[in-house]
Amino acid sequence: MTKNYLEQVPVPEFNSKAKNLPKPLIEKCPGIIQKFENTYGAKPDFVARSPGRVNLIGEHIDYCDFSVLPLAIDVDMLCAVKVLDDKNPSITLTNADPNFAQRKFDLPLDGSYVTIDPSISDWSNYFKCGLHVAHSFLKRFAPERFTNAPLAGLQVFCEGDVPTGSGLSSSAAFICAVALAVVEANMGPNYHMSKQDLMRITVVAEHYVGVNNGGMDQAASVCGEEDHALYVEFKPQLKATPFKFPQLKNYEVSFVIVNTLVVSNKFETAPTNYNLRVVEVTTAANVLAATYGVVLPSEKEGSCINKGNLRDFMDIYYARYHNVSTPWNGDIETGIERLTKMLELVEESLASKKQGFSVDDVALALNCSREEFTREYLTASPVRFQVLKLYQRAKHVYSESLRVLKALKLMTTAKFTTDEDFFKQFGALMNESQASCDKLYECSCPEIDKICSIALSNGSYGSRLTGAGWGGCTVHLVPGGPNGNIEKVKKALINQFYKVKYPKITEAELEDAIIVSKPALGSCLYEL
Ligand code: NG1
Repeated sequence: MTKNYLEQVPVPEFNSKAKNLPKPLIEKCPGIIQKFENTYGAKPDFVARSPGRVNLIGEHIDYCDFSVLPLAIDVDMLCAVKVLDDKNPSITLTNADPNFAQRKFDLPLDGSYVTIDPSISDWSNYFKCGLHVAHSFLKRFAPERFTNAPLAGLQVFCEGDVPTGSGLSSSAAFICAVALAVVEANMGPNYHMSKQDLMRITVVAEHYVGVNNGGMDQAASVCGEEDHALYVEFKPQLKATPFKFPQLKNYEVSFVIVNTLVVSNKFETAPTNYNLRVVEVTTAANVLAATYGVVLPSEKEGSCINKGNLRDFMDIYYARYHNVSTPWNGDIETGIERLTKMLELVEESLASKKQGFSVDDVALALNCSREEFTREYLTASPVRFQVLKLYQRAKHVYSESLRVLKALKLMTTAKFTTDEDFFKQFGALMNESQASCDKLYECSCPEIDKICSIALSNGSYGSRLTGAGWGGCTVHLVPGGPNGNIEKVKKALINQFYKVKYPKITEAELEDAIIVSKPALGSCLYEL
């Protein structure tokens, strides 16, 4: 297990005199400061920034506590903030995007939390999620100041270029920037928040708007580092370890991000898509546990359905049947061995119901009543389904987690002979991931499939959806550098996908739809 170096690392802070000001701050801060001034009539005190991310491999496994391989990219969300000294504090929010109207709300004088109504879909709810987790952090960190007293009033101007609903984590970028801003505004410039704290508090933030997400997006957004991908682990503790791609002889390792322009609204589709998958994998873990006579932990911190998950099942199965006293600690070889075993158990115990489990089937397997199952698993957030596809979902989670370990092994042990061998091996894992997302997890869509097939025929070695899927973005492993295939892949996608599917698409829209981004810096602050 590698050391968690983030404990001591503060979120980077810059000012105009800083020598190595990161590119996103140089390019974007002057604009947002000017817009803040135009809106509120004075300069902000600081700008908080957090980026979007692309996930290279490891989809829909973070909420089962399995590790993932994302990287932060250079599209991001910025919040310019002025702290007000008001007796009756309030927060005013302005968004550079006119689709998001200005909002204003009061801060409770007794120091209680601002309420969030998850039944409405409003952009200010995402702000309130960041506000809530920051407030809760402040109450724990400095109870004497924040237990019975209100937070500071703020004027905020938000601007971002992470496409929304595209699987690049616009919501995590926003929430992480907000949480950082609220802590900075209330603690002042002499306090330096650690990356670990910001990551730890933001991973559960979207639960307050009813999305049962895992913590990948926030970890990547907070901890991103230039030229590094991140290996994000959730157990035994949350941590993000940066690593570089291997140096190849003739090519650069490049990832091209291609937007389907199909917007998947996570909030509205949650009952049949994201949240239903969380229910299916949680149910699968418990059916496996009942089948093999083990009991999963309940009351899990950060989980909406307090029922244990597929990683818990793996650990408890090994403790019971292999006399292993400690849970899996992330070691690659042990993980590969145990995940392979889990895939055998999934075949052995769930494959007989490939057509899916009805509520009655699950109740029987769990030895409980229909009502009990409904109450315990199906009421935390609304879901709609005919059957629960436990076999397919569990097989995806364990096989995808295995692919992440194989990808990490390939990168860290450099066991490849030529450049092409690296691209082929890493690409094959990405292609298997896409097949599993499509066939087993059913989170792909025709546009994703089409883009992947065009990219693969024109020089991509691995092509897959990234993020939750059902639309959004895809990611492609393409040899980069002067001898690479990036231009060929882009041209093919423009002619064979965008101009066919969206004949009226403009040059500017095309420009935004295909992103070739280097791994970027994570959350940071710019003090004026
Ligand atoms: P996107 O689609 O980028 O929001 C979502 C989840 C992640 C993860 C991926 C699937 C949220 C905020 N994020 O990402 O935690 O589960 O899907 O791998 O819901």
